Amino acid sequence: MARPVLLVKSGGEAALPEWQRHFAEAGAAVEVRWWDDPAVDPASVRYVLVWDPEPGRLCRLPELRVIFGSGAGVDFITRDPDLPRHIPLVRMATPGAAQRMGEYVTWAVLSLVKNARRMAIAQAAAAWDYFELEPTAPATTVGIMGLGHMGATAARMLRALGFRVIGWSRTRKEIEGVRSFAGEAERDAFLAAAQVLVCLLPATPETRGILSKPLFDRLRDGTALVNVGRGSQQKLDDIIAALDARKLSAAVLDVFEQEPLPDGHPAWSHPRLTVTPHVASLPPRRERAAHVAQLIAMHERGEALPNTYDHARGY
Ligand code: NDP
Ligand code: OXD
Repeated sequence: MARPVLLVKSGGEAALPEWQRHFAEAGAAVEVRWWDDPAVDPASVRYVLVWDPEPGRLCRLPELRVIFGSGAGVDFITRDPDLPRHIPLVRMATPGAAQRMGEYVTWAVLSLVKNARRMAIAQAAAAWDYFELEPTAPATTVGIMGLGHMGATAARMLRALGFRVIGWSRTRKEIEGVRSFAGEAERDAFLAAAQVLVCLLPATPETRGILSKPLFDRLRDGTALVNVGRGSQQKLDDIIAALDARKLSAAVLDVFEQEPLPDGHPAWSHPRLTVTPHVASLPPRRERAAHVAQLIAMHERGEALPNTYDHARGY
């Protein structure tokens, strides 16, 4: 009997042989084919692994059972107005993804506290720019917006380094050593306490443009910012204005409304802004294929899948 097809649209067609190899190594009982392969009968497709499928394509796969997002954020999938909402949509929430995000956030927070951008600029100019590195972790409060799969791991790693850590989420959390603030009612108190603000929120209508002047006005002067959520959550002009006004001391941004960030954008050269190219946390294909293979086996056994997108909540 022909094996069900898993269509892949992640990493470009050139990545297909690698995906096929990793799925075979993981023992997945599927035939792995490229998204645009004209020889694939749409009725044979049971699974897809996708990052940004063209709107209107998924609803034309009549036997589709599960949509696997190839990233943790699935906003590039849910923007499809014809998305078949009855089919489970699974986020790539692997332990390795959370570990990588925790490491990135830890690096970003330390680089802000230690003023790494200033040191990099001085080195590029061969300048011996001596300054005192005063703040320490125990004297610094890191506020994490979003205490989900990624945010909770980042919070624990920062705690382990001695940072004071607080978090803001829709519902209250119990994470050892981390003070939890919940909902709109506690947002301003959370913002006023943070000295480094980290955004790990999902892209939803509520979080769109959240990192902008009205929110910055609630922060202490000189708060530092890390955004690893989504570019749609930030107004880049407001961030640059807040940096120039010293409302924000410095920022590390991994995500942008327009990716790649356009040539010549002032964010590239701002002396207190570090730009990284959406690299905070993407597990290697081998790890993602093994995870999806495991979930396919679970699905075939009739088991419920973890980390499914909730259409009512919007994440
Ligand atoms: P989760 O769904 O596990 O966690 C989301 C968190 O945000 C939850 O704590 C949730 O609260 C909170 N939240 C959602 N909406 C609101 C709101 N309106 N107000 C307050 N809190 C809110 O997601 P992940 O941790 O897996 O990922 C988070 C995001 O990180 C992804 O959606 C993606 O955009 C981004 N990401 C970026 C990557 C990168 O490389 N830059 C890589 C991976 C992810 P509650 O717990 O109460 O529901
Ligand atoms: C993301 C990812 O969601 O890379 O940004 O996983």
